[in-house]
Amino acid sequence: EYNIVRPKGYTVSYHATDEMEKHHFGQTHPMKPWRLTLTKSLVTSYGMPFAMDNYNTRHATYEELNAFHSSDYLDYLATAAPEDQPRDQDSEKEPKFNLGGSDCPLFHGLYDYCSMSAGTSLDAARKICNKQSDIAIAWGGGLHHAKKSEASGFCYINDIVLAILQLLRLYPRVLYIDIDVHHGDGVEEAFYSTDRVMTVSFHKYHPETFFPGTGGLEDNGPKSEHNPGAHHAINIPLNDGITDEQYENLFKTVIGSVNERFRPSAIALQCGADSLAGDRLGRFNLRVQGHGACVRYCKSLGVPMILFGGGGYTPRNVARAWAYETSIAIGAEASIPSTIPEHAPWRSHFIHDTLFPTLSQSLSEPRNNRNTEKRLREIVAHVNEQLRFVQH
Ligand code: TV1
Ligand code: CA
Ligand code: ZN
Repeated sequence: EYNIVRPKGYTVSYHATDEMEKHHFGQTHPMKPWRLTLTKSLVTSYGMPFAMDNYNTRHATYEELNAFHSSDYLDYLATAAPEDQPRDQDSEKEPKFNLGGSDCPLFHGLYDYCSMSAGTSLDAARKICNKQSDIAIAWGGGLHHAKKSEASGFCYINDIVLAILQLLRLYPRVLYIDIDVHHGDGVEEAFYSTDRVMTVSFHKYHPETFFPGTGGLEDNGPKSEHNPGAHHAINIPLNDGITDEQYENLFKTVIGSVNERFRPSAIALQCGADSLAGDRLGRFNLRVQGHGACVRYCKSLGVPMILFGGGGYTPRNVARAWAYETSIAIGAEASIPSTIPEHAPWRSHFIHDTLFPTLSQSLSEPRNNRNTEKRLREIVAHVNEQLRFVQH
C-alpha cells in the first residue's frame, strides 16, 4: 500500500527469528531483546518485507561458534545455569569467563539466544558469499565486545567475527565499520594482526568513565612494521553531544578515504543504535536521519554489505533507526511516509507518531556538544596519515 517495490536487479535479505526476542537479561538490564520485535513490527507495518527475501534463522552450531571461540568457553556457556551465578555473599566463587556478573548475566536459554544471534549473522554472510544478496540484514547480531574466551559488555558470542571469517573465504578484503556509541574492541582485537580486515570504530571515548575505555586515536594496530595488521585499526574517539552534521561529515570523510586506500571487496557495518540522541546509555545527539546517512553512504560504495544490529537501549528509537535503515537498503526511503502507520502494532509505544523525532522530542534536556571543529580536523588528519601506510 505504500508503493514499496522490490528493487530491480538488487537483492536485500532480512535474517531474523521470533525465538531470540523472547529472552530476558533481567528486569533492570538495559539490553532488551524485545526491541527486535518492535523493529520487525515497524518494518512489516510499512510493507517492507515485500521488497526483501525474508529468512527465519536457525541456531549456529557448536562447530560454527568454535571457528572463533574456544571450546573451554563454549562448553561453560552451554552448561552454566543461572543458579551458578556468583553471589555477593560467597565471594570465593569467581565469575568464570566474565559470565554471571551484572553486564553478562547467566539467564535461562542463554546458549539458545547466543546461537540464534550468531545464526542470523552467519546466514547473512552466506547469502553474501553465494551472491544471493547484495545487502543482508542481521539486526539480531552486532555483538562486538565478545572475545575468544570471554563475555564482555552484554556480548557473549562475537557473531560479527564469525560472519567476517565467512566473508574472508571469498573476499580478499573486508572493511568493518562500527557506529555503535561503544568501541568495537572485540572485532578489532580478533583481526588485529591481519591486513585483510580493516576495522573502523566511531565511539564515545573516555577511558576512566566510559566502557570499554579502549579505542584511542593512536591505537592503529600492532606497532611493529613487519606485522601486516599495522595501520589497519582506525579509531575515531569522540566526546558527548556530537551532532548529525558533524558526524555525517566525519563519517563520509573518513570512510571515503578508507575506501579509496583499502578498496574493500565487502563491508560489514555494525549499526548500534545507542549513538542516537536520547539513548539510555549513549551520549551523542544523532537523529535517525544522521545515523541512516552512514548506511546510505556505505551502500553507495557499491560493494556487498552486511548490516548488523548492536547496542540500542531506548527500544522505540532502535526500531525507528533500524526500520529506516532497512528502507535505505531496499531503496524505499522516499516511498515510506514519516508518520508511523495507523495500523502499526505498538504504535502508542513510539510516543511521537513520527519516524524522525526532533532532538527535543528525544531528549528531556539538550546534551552539550563537546566536540570542537579543531579536534575533528585533527582526527581526520591522523587518519589520513595512517592510511598513507596502507598499500594495495
Ligand atoms: C544490569 C542492570 C546491568 C542494570 C549494566 C551500562 C546493567 C549497565 C544495568 C551498564 C547499566 C555498562 C560497564 C562497569 C564495566 C562495567 C551491544 C567495571 C545503566 C553492544 C555494554 C556496556 C555496551 C557495558 C554494549 C557497561 C554495546 N554500561 N545498568 N553497563 N565495569 N559496563 O561500564 O556496545 O552496546 O547501566
Ligand atoms: Ca563504535
Ligand atoms: Zn554500544
